[in-house]
Amino acid sequence: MQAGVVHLGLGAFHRAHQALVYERLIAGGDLRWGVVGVAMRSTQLADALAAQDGLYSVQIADARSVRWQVPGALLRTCVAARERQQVVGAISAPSTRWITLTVTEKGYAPDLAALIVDGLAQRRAAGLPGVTVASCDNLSDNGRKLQALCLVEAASRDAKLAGWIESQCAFPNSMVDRIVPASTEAQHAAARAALGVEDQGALSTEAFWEWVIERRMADPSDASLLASVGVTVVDEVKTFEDAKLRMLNGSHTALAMIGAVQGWATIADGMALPEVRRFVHAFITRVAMPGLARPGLPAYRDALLERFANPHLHHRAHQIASDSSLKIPLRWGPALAEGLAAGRELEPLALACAAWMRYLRGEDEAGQAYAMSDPQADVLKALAGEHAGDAEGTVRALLSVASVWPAGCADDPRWAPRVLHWLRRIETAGTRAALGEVVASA
Ligand code: CS2
Repeated sequence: MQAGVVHLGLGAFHRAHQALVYERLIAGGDLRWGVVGVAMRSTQLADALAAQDGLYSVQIADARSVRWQVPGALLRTCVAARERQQVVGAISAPSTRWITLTVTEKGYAPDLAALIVDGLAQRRAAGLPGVTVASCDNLSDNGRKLQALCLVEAASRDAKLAGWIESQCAFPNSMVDRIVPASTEAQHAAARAALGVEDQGALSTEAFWEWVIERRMADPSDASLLASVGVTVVDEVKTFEDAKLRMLNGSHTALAMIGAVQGWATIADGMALPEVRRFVHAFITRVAMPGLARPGLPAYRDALLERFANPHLHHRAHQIASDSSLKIPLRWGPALAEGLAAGRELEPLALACAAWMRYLRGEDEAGQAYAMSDPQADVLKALAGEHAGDAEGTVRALLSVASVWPAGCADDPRWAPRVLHWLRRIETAGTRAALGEVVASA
């Protein structure tokens, strides 16, 4: 097998999603899709997987079936922060044809571009062909954003290099979807029980998966290859991207806030409560769906409700709540801006926003303290703390955080008072009661 793909961001998602797509291509006899898996910083997983020869188990389960798969696409691993030269070497290796990325929202920084451009510069110097560089993070226009970042970096070194990258490498937009909770000790135990092996990389996921990618590839013949194993290749990803970000990720972030405040262990636990299920239905239908163009939206929504309720997925609310200050502008921002402009009611979103404010206090409704993992956690927690006991002050201060909310939102008479209403209801009646009220409010 050849190392044809360098994947940056060796988290659970890649290993239970794209690695299985490459696995299908390999199983079909095309040996060019072996993966070099690059962890950006953490060494533990990369080393554990290396010790297992890149093998790990994936439990694929939903209400209809439970099965296990042990993919073999991962050829080797390395860590960018520890072995940068190995990553650059992998990007510039003659066998490499694709670079894929799942580095999370906060990964799109100049040091990422420097790493990729170092590798591409070596390819150019060696007279090798360009590659496809596919961002697979939950950002709108992800391919074009990554391309812009790389071109700025390249242009700061050499205009000819920037020109080569622009003409020889392709940066398709792409939407990926599969719910893959972070690996836990419980999943390791499940693998031990089902397979009789110690697996430090054991994962669990759902049967559903989707990868929609723009037809923009360095080697155009890859489009039909990917399509032959279930990838959707399209001219324009935006309608798919918007639907996924607003419907799935938008309601996921709302659930994460509400779940953290209510102290659920997992999203599926929350979905077992009737008012939560009704809330997700209302959030998706009333806030996320208006203005979206993906065909079959009601069916996509109904499938999402089932996916969130999948009891096999131990998806912690706190995992999804991480980095919310970066996720909210992408997941809620467009629906908020468009909804206000169109004069639409946005009550489920106003409640979700109030739940975010309540979440920032760092303590659930039973008085249990929790840690928040967010680059802005300290600032946001301090703001929430400063105005504790003053709902109006809290709403004003937190809606004024310019990196999270659109300008003018703190003074908007159609928005700020609604958030204040729901924050007061959460404080006086509790989140469960507030959910019941918002679903009845349409
Ligand atoms: C989740 C996503 O953690 C999160 O923020 O919303 O990882 C989600 O599970 C995936 O995008 C599903 O495709």
